[in-house]
Amino acid sequence: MKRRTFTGAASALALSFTLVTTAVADTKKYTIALIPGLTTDAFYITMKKGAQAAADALGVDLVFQGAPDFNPVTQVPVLDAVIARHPDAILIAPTDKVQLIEPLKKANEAGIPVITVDTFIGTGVYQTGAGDGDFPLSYIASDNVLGGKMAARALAAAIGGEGKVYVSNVKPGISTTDQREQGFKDEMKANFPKITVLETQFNDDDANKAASQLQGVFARDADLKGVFGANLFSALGAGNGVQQAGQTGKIKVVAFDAPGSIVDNLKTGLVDVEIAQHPAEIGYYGVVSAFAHLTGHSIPVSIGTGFTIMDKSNIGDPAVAQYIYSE
Ligand code: T6T
Repeated sequence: MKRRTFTGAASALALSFTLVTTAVADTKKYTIALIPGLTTDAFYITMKKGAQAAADALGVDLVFQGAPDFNPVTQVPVLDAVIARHPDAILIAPTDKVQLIEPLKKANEAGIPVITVDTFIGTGVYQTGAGDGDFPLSYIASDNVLGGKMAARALAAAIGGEGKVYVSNVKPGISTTDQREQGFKDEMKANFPKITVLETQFNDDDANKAASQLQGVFARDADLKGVFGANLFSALGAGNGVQQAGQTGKIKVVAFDAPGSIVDNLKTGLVDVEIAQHPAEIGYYGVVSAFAHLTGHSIPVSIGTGFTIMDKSNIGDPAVAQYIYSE
């Protein structure tokens, strides 16, 4: 089973072809900074690879600089340091919808174009003249509400359409994971009346915490049927918790993101379905869009990238496995 969605990617692709020609003609060497949510996450490592591929094709210098954890407190000083170096453009995955608005305004006021990748600030609808955080030029990401809905459908199917489930999530205020949880709950409410969604457990992007929370929920609700891990560490931790509780295959796990460990976890039945994002596409189109803007081209205000749904039946297919993240 494999599904991919594209919005705006086709026009972005056409743009990238004309840009390679522009790059040859343009003598200025641009520096584009990519600030990830955190540096050690396979999702952002894969995004960097895509960004580097576009940078190489366009003759751009890519600077990858980030914090060791997913936290505005550590991301803002990195952003300040990047602004001080005055790159030609900044691509950033803001770690909070609200807390990164003011720090990013400084980049905008310094004349550095800002594009957000993966996560957004404000409402994520940019260049409308409305709201405080609409100044970034573009938002390039997965459709996270849709991703949450896909997770709900997959978990509902895995548990036979009834029973108790919960969302293992990072923390409120992150655009991506907030939207996944929203999509998940909306879909459950609309189409699965026999499923009860228990209170969300927030783990601060700590897989160990997510694992002990799974055991805590199971201790309170022994009839727990399933869990949706809303990002890589939430899913990894929830899966570990299920295993530690001796419930592999009994408590179903639907996971967002696709680290290398996914292959074993799908094969052993610890995880039922994995929704892989396409972070390399996000990085690639981030650099292409920034370069297009810098060389006088207009760019789409949003670019949606795809998903690949992975399960036991298709994970051996190289066309699917290519979307497993780089470590
Ligand atoms: O799920 C991704 C990313 O989309 C999200 O914004 C934060 O968590 C990840 O990086 C996975 O750990």
